[in-house]
Amino acid sequence: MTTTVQTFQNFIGGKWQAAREGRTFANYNPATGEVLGYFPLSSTADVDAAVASARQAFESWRLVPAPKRGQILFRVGELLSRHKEELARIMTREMGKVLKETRGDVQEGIDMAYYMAGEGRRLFGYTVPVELPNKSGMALRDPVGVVACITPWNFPIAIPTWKMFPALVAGNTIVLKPASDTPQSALRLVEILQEAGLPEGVVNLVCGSGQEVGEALIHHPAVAVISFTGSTESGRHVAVEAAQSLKRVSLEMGGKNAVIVLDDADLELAVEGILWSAYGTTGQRCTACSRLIVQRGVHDHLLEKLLPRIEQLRLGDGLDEQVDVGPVINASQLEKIHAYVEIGQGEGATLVTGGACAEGEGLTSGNFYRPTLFKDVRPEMRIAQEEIFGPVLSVIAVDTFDEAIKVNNQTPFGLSSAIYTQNINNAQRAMRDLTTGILYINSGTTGAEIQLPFGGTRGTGNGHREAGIAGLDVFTEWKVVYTDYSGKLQKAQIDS
Ligand code: UN1
Repeated sequence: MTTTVQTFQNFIGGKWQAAREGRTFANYNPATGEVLGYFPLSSTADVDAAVASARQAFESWRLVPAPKRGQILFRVGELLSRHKEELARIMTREMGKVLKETRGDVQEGIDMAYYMAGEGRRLFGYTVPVELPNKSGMALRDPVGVVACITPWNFPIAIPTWKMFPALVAGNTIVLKPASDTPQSALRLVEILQEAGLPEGVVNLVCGSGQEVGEALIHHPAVAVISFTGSTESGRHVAVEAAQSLKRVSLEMGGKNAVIVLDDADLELAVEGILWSAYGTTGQRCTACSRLIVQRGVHDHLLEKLLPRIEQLRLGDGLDEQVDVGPVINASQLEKIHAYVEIGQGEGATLVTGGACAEGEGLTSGNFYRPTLFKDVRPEMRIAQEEIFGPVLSVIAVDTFDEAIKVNNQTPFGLSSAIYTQNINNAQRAMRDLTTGILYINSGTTGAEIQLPFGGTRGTGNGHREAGIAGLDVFTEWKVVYTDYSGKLQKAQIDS
């Protein structure tokens, strides 16, 4: 029996359509190597059409009352809940992470839909007293226009929703370019948006490469905002290019997140948090823990507890509910991870476990890498400074809490940090002194919730935040309105 592989299309102006040049690319299951589908390999002409349709739809969408826009997002939340299992399975097949995690990914989208549905009845601006009589002043949120969302493969549903839902509730329209490794999840998400009643042209989807589709979006004069999540290298390129036309750019990039374990920590608890945040999602989260900063008093004891747990992690196809760790997304990531392992060995770190592709039943046709642990890592080593984005954890021993803080803060990134301590004074100091966008006390580095700002310091981003109310700032322009009802000319700063 031969099964035909489906060919998927772009979504532009409310219509599904092939790429204008007719080209396609294949997408593969990272656990099996099987072809999952063919997707449009789009060009500038497709981007032009999508932006034109978004630009046209903007004129009416911005006038739809925000509570109505919110209502559509509420329906999106309901539909995502109804299709949660189906979406999770599509996602596991194309991205690799285990089902309980892809269900969580969809759940983040559901949470964001309901949260932003509520924003439809808030979208708070503010009023303040003004200095002259019979005059008022207020600040309102206006939509910005066409928003290009360029999204990564590690959270194929959640991250597009973090960008699209606040943008939509605020009255913007969208062109979404999903990662080429996970287009089908995005496609299903867009189908659901359409089913929920989003008008034509409000959301458009264009599949294809960063070089063509991404580049065309960055340079398109009618794109007002670019919201990008991905590698630091690509993010920097987006910022540099978009600066030419003074586009607003929100960047969400790398992490080199650390769990700090102090001598007074609950070690059992720490082991659970470290395992989950270092090897969950096969280490492919920007919030993943890739450094373990341990005070010397508990260093050996912690590693004794951690090591067998790492070695017990079951690798395999994420569709199998018994599996803990799925494959790495693609062959080039696999090579990159292994190259870093060799770099670590070359730098003099001690490889404790892993450090090689995984072999065994069910693992030969996929991109599987063994959960890896290095010890004797010094803070300045490349494996302790650069984002690897895989299941590789580097242990750095420190003498004091002060040293732990210093080591935590001395990387090019500042997304997420965690500290295990039973001492409230240490926890308070960590809150004050760790330069990070997100801090967890007695929990691992992953697990941000959508109602609070998400993003980081230093090279992790460019000062913007996603999610929560802060997420609205990227997609709204402050407009200030003064009304003078005195019936005469009143001069501010002069007549006051
Ligand atoms: C990401 O890795 O890009 O906090 C997002 C977390 C998830 C989101 C991760 N809620 O780990």
